[in-house]
Amino acid sequence: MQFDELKSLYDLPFFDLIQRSRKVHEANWPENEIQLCTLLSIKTGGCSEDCSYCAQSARYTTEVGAERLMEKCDILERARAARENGSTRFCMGAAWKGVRDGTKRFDQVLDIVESVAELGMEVCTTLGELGEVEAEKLKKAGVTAYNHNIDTSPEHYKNIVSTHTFQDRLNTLRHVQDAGMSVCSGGILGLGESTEDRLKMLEILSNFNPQPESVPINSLVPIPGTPLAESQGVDSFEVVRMIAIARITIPKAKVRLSAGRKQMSEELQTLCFFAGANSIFYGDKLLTTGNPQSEADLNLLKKLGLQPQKPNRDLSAPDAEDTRPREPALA
Ligand code: SAM
Ligand code: DTB
Ligand code: SF4
Repeated sequence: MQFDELKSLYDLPFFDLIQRSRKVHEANWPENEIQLCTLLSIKTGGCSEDCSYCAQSARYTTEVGAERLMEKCDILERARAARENGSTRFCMGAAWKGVRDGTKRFDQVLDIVESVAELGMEVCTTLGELGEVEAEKLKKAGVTAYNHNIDTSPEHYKNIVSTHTFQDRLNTLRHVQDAGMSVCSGGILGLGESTEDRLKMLEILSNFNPQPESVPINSLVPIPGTPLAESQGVDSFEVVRMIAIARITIPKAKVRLSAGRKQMSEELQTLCFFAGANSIFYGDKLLTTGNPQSEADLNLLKKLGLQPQKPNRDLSAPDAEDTRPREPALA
């Protein structure tokens, strides 16, 4: 979809927009289900990058210190617990610029992935930049989806990060697609971006071929010590509008209501689910910040008559559409 079409959606009266997104949602996701994903930070803090929202950058003095890569047995214990709690996706995050083939660190990650994959959940990793070889090896080890957010528009990206470029993000996503992993890519609301920046981000994601399998929509969790510590929260209705536009433009994606849920009321989360969000991070911690208690989430789903999504036995990535170019488009 093109920018003008996204802008026309954005300009609709609120009820018209969510009515449209609800229809798309019902046509593609009729089951009243929410996917539960568990997140685990397997390597926390000490990151070389300067993403101005992040608690884990070594450039800022935050409460998060640099830790070592977790032991495989501890990761497996957490993965088994996640499966027992009903999670169907296990996502492992690392505060790295990226991973490189031939390094001890990458071999350790491959070994961890192989063992986690045996548990039968969708295995997602988010380890920073990947080249072709790294992507292929991760796929072979059992990664089903790779999370790498474009985070905002190409124009605004430069104001948020200086140690890598928006094009670097797209290159990694290209390698993920070429290796046959599903792309999980979305962004953050609340980085001081304009509405145009938000719509451009969704325009780029919607023009990926294939479209992303999942699209996390994070609301900034302001981290003391980072340049964005004092950022103003995003207006609730803007969050709902972005979810609705993501649902309309990327109909088959899991739209994941990600960071920032702890600060949202149950009513706002409900509106987000109605507008098209169908996945959440589940468990009381994201990577370094808090998330609602599992019990509270299960209670909310129960009140709404929503079921945790059943495991996806077909773990293959979506196919590309022949008619559209494969290159993720830069605006
Ligand atoms: N280092 C890897 C990378 O940059 O892709 C993986 C981890 S990184 C923490 C994953 C994503 O978490 C970021 O792209 C961003 O969208 C989100 N994120 C990080 N800190 C956040 C914050 N304070 N508030 C909201 N989202 C955040
Ligand atoms: C994503 O889009 N959000 C998750 C996951 N992908 C890796 C991370 C959210 C992190 C929130 C801040 C923190 O906990 O440090
Ligand atoms: Fe590092 Fe990722 Fe945080 Fe950026 S977002 S500082 S790359 S962990």
